[in-house]
Amino acid sequence: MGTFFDTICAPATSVGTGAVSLVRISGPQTHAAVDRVVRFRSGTAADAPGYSLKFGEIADLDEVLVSLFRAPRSYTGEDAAEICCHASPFIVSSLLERLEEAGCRLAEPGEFTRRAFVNGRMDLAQAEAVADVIAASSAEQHRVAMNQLRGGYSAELRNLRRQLLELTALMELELDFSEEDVEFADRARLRTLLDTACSHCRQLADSFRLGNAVKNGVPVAIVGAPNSGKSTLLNALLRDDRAIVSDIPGTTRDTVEETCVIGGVLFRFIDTAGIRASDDEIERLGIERTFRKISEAEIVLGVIDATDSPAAIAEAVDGIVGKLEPKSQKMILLANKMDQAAAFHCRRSGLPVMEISAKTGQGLDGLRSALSAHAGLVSASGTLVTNARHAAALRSATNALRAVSDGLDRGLPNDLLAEDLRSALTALGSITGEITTDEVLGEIFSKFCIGK
Ligand SMILES: Nc1nc2c(ncn2[C@@H]2O[C@H](COP(=O)(O)OP(=O)(O)OP(=O)(O)O)[C@@H](O)[C@H]2O)c(=O)[nH]1
Ligand SMILES: [Mg+2]
Repeated sequence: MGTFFDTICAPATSVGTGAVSLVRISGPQTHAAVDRVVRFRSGTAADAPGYSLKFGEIADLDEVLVSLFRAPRSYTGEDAAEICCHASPFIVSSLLERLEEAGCRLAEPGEFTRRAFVNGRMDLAQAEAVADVIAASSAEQHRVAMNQLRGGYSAELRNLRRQLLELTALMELELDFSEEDVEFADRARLRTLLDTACSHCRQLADSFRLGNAVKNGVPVAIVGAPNSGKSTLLNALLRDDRAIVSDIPGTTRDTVEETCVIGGVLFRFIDTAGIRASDDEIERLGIERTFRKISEAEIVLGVIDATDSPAAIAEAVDGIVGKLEPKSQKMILLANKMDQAAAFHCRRSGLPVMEISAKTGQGLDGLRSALSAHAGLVSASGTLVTNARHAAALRSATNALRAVSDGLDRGLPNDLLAEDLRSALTALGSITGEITTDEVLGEIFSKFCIGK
């Protein structure tokens, strides 16, 4: 059955931490290699049925528990084993050496998961989700990655592909009879199928904006005038001394980014250089960067020094608001340093203002709730595309389908339309790996860790 002739091994747990370590082995020689390295109390790995757990000894090294799997019922679909030993880097490296002497070779990054894909245990989107599940650090990231790993997302794509295949079949049916000048396919039906598929495809492609926010953190830019307390706020939100704080205006010059989970959602906070006219070359570059970060942010926190004069406050607010994309970005104005200001007045109406003190922590719980409430809307939606490769494929499928739709409007011959349809099918197939190349696979799996 197996596609691969060699047997691979690698540590599946990070070396040097924890009480136990796991070494993974997969391939046709697995059981023979295990029997050469481990002496079991009774029986051998070769004789053991799949899903058995055996206790044994590695001479002069360790006592281990070995889980044994038989093809095709294993992660990779091959004969496989997991040796559970004590988590000493010395034990793990000695064990790997002995496995190599017994005929195994060290696995490349992602090679176990790559084998699982090639052996049909999971499709490409699911294989990619393995890395996402492991990396998930918030409930929302975990939910999206698990849905992809369990195949929910793949099923949706397969469904979409089936609709397109049906479309192609309808068109080709017409092609076969085109000599006789008969229109078999019902154009209205073609149109309905096409519109449904196209809008579904676009919806998935569009979900990447949010999906990316979930995976890499909802980007929140902290902006405002120099000395307004942006870095102090960043540190308070992170509960960590991440950025340098000082009473010298222009302290932060480069952007400082850090992630943090609030209410189960991952946020990526971006502290920026204070906005002001400056002659300093480096500071000007920092301010340019600030403007770029504002445009990438989902949420913008505009920090205002409430102890400033009303004129300075109005100027600061205008400086921030002018840079916003009001339709897609949420802006929260923060009147900071309220521990020292008597009251806060801002002449600009219509913008939500929260009174806080980054220094004492006053009002920060309210800010946290406002942030997670906004992000909560983000997470309510169904399938989210979190992978840039998938988003690109979905966009190209959407464009191809639009071309089919245009062609249909202009009465183009079916063979031309069918070509665009095929390219949409190819794009969708590349996500789940029905259509793929070694190069793409190499690119994807090389980003995995060894042992995955
Ligand atoms: N009283 C009071 N002081 C604050 C508060 N927040 C910040 N500060 C002080 O304001 C000064 C500037 O704070 P930073 O956090 O460095 O300000 P910034 O906006 O990052 O400044 P730049 O990086 O120069 O743009 C420091 O002396 C802080 O201790 C606050 O809520 N209350
Ligand atoms: Mg700063």
